Amino acid sequence: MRISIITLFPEMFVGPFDASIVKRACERNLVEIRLINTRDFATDKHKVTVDYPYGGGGGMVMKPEPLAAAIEAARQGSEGTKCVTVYLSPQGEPYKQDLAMELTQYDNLVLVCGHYEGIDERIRESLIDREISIGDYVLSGGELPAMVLIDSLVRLLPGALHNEMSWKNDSFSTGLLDWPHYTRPEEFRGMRVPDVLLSGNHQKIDEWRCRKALERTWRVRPDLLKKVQLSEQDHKWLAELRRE
Ligand code: 9WO
Repeated sequence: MRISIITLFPEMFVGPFDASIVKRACERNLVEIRLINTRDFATDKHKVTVDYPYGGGGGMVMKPEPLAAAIEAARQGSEGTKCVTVYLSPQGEPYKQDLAMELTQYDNLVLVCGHYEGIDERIRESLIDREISIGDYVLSGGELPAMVLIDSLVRLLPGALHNEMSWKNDSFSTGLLDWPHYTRPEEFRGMRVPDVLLSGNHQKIDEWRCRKALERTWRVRPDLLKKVQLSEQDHKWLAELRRE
């Protein structure tokens, strides 16, 4: 997979991508991340990339010509491959694990990061395939959301995680939140690890984890329960929880 990031602030990506899973995935050639500076595509002497909004008001809007040139450069060589151009903005469709899975199907992902008041609407109309929001808040630009998207995507690529299967147990892959985790010591400040986890009985352990995941989801995010297939056992546990 190739990911091209179009941004006025490529240096923002250096730290985060130099650590963790993303770096390893790059080293293993699972993903190639290209940083494209919009400013390099401005043709005037001062390399202007923003301008005042028509209609007045404060702030600045990203000019269409350099952005169009940057997007087209990012798409170069993607003929005959699955390519998608995404704009990160609060007006986009909500980002979820399902959408992360869907995006792993592309060979070429072009992420457009806006700044200031955003991009000229004609870029959105003519060159953006999808607009994605990672949550209902306004940031100063699309760079952090682009990093969030990339991190969530890259860990889904086969071979990116140490244990290839491990993301399949993540919260959201099951549609539920995660169960509680414990590691050594057995007792910490008077708090003990639940006996069942020390029992070595894997059937009991799995059952406990399923129940805890269900319990947490029910308490914190009951909205998520509408989308998951619940077993008969799950329904029994939910009935118990409601009785408490
Ligand atoms: C800034 C602004 C200033 C004055 C009047 C109106 C204004 N709107 C904005 C604005 O929404 N700026 C955005 C900043 C433009 C697109 C890039 N920016 C951004 C992306 N902020 N937050 C996101 C984002 C992206 C994905 N998911 C959550 C938030």
